[in-house]
Amino acid sequence: MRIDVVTIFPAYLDALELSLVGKARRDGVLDLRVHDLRDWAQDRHRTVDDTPFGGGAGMVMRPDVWGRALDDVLADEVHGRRVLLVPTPSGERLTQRLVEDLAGADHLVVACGRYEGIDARVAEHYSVGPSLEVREVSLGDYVLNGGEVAALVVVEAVARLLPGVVGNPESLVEESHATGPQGGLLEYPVYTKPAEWAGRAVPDVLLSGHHARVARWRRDQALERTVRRRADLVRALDPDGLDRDDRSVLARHGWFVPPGEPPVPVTVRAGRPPDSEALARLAAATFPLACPPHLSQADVQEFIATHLSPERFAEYLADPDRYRVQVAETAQGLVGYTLVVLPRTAQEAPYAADVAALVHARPAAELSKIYLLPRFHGSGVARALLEAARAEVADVVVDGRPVGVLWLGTNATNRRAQASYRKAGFAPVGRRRFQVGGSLEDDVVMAVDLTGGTAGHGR
Ligand code: JE8
Repeated sequence: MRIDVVTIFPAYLDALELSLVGKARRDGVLDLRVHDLRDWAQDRHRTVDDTPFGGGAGMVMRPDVWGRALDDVLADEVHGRRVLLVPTPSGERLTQRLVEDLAGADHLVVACGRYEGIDARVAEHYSVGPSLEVREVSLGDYVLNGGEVAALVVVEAVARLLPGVVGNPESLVEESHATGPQGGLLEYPVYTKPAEWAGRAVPDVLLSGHHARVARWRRDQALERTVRRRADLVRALDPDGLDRDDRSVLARHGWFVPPGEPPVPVTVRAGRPPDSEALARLAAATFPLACPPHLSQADVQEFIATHLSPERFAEYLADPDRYRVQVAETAQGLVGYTLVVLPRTAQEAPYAADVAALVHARPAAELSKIYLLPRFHGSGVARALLEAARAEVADVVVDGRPVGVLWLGTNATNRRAQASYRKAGFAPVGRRRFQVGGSLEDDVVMAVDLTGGTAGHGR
């Protein structure tokens, strides 16, 4: 590959004689030439700048000087794809994707501006015609004094992708921004000897020799770092590249993955009185989806009007001795909720006698189900809501005894719901009848022992 850099500070690029880039040049993999722009100036002061038209502070680099310089550099016939790169704070961001693209070119010319930049006609002029691509690029949102640092960055980033420059091609694969196994994630932390330094030990797993566990730990670390430092990268993750463990790491940090979508931040928090309108809307949208098909619209609507109105939610939210509401919220609004009904007495038993027996007179709270917008089914939000509901109930004391059981009723025909409650630790413990409008429905009652283990008879 051929790279030409044009600058008023050629010495700035002396560093490109060092290390891997220097070696690539000596090996002939990279033909890098650095030019002094002033060689194309025409007065005895070798002037390259002038005052800006329209007024204002500073100086602008003259297009005629740049034109002669670039025409000369481009006069060398280089076969293949040619790109003129113009570093500028107003350019497109230089990313690994762009670097990979540039590494596929045959000739790069980097035009390093200084002062207030290069007369805008230069980039326009060279954009015309098919023989040369012009890319105005920026390293990032901070102010430098000129384009030389960007030229260093481009040369180093591109050169290491050229065949034979980086000794071990595997080190190319594992990188943060590459489309490799850690694609789209920041790098995991690395350690070497000594195994203990300054009172700090290297994480045990890295000394275990257990390959799979090391790989998992590194993946967890990469995810955790990315979540903490780069929400933009998390939002861009491909859901197909995220396994169960990835999803649980993300969930611990408040990111959930709706099927087929990239991760979305979801906050699970206690419901507050101002949520009652939004909760009623959410309930009206989600309750019908949990109803069996034989239920009439009228019965469903009657239930919603009676139990899931804004007024009812306002009552629930105003009475924390009796009700606990948890909501799942995105930037777009509420996407799920749970309602827990606390017992008034330790003896207040759920519907059926066999359930009462199971409860052993421990206070039992009713999880009046988990409602979720369908988009978030299978995203892990239900699990997070359930965990929040459990935590909410954990320190509630009734008649001097802690709530020991969380139970729920779910329509006997809704196998999908039963399976997911089972997965969450609930076991079937009985049946009940449940009134929806004018229809008396069969519910399966399931329960979980909050003191550990399952409340039921197991499977
Ligand atoms: C530059 C630069 C990149 C980045 C690149 C080229 C040429 C108009 N401004 C010019 C006013 C303040 C000083 C600027 C100096 N300057 C800066 C960059 C860059 N690539 N990420 N930040 N800054 C030039 C002149």
